[in-house]
Amino acid sequence: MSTAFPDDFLWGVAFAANQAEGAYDVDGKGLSQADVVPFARPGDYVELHALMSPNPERIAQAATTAGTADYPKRRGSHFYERWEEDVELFAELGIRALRMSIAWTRIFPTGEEAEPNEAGLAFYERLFRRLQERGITPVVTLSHYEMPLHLVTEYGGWADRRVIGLFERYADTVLRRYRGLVTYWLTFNEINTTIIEPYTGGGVVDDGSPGRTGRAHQALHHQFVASALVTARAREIDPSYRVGCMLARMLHYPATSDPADVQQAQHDNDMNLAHTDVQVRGAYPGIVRRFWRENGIDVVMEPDDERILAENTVDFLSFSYYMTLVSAVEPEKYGATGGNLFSTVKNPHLETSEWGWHLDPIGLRIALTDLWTRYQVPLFIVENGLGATDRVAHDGSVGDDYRVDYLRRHLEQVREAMADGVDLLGYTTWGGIDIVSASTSQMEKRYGLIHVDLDDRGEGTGNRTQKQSFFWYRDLIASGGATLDA
Ligand code: BGP
Repeated sequence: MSTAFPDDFLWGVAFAANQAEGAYDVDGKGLSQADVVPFARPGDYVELHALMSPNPERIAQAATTAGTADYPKRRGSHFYERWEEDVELFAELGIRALRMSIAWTRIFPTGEEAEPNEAGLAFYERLFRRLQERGITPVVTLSHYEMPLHLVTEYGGWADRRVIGLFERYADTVLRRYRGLVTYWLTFNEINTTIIEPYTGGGVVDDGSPGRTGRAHQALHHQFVASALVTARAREIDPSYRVGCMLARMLHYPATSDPADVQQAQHDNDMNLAHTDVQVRGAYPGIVRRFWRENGIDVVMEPDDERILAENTVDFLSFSYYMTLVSAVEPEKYGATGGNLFSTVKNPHLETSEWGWHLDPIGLRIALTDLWTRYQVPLFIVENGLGATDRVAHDGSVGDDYRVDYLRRHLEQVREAMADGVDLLGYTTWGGIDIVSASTSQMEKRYGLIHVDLDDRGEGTGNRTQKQSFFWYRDLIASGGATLDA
């Protein structure tokens, strides 16, 4: 059987600055919105959102609290200090791509400075030069849930149009600085999160006042405009740059063959894909305008906005895929289970992870086929992985055959989609190295192929240990995908 993975397939791993770097106040970095999110107890959807989205009082308290004790994303998994060791481990994996993000607050600590922070620029330049030396292509996310806290508290996050200009200045700075070192740029991580979790995605604080949903849609519009403007700027600065959008693909199945459930699933899928409609096709679909009308949402647009969106669509579509969801007209008739950032109707045909996320490899093939058929632009899987409570054996080894199984079964479906003609640039498994979870801020929800000796409270040596999945993925890459059937 042909491996179906092209020779230039971008095998890789992925993480985000706010979950990996730590060093939250080192070398001039400012406080980001992630630095004030406290440790979350694994709880239900509502509790999780309350913890993921701190209210003004919790933010004020955190902003005046030094240290990392209650704020796991202030320490991450120490990538900022151990990056050279980690890059050597990534090189040993044989990866060709490292999807990572730049922390805006390392470059402009409050977002408003007249000049960028050279220490921050220099850190990422050292990192990119070392990656280049190791034959690893960086895939760089400009905004991955880590905007300056100052813009959250003083502007109301992305709901304020002035943030577009501040983001453009940040993007312009790094796009110019890293010419020749970076090719692939992503503008906003999981841009649909701004609606699902407005604080995490758009810095829109839940202050209890009415109209937060409207502010979230306004924030999302500003991010779409900013993304389009930055896409245009990237092409001016370096024609070799390739800019992608990034969606949390929330693939929904109907609970039954009842046409009402099927239509509900179609609606839920189209509302998710509305985000890529804007960034790949260049315009809002009708169902979004209907949602605004029917929910009294008045998204304020400047006269040029729709032209900007139409004329500056992306080069490729990247997305995260973890699990699938279920749509039902009467969801209360069914059980519920967890999901990435929200819960869903339980699918009786699927097992779930420890965190209740449906395990659905075939869903990834369906998602790839849907996206390719709908958009006909190159795709890039920039997040896929399994969060699990890995155990370290007495001999120090970390056996994670369940993660090998998850990756194998999802990559088998990737191969099937590619055999059908889907143009896929690469696959960067989420985590690569154990990092702080985005939703629960836990270390114990581990995604890495490399174990990090830190617990939920940040206790431990921080030492790295290659897991069973590290060696499996290394051999898979070396074989160009052939060992998938081993
Ligand atoms: C996505 C985020 C990532 C990552 C992933 C896993 O939404 O883009 O940052 O964290 O989810 O989610 P979690 O870490 O909450 O398990």
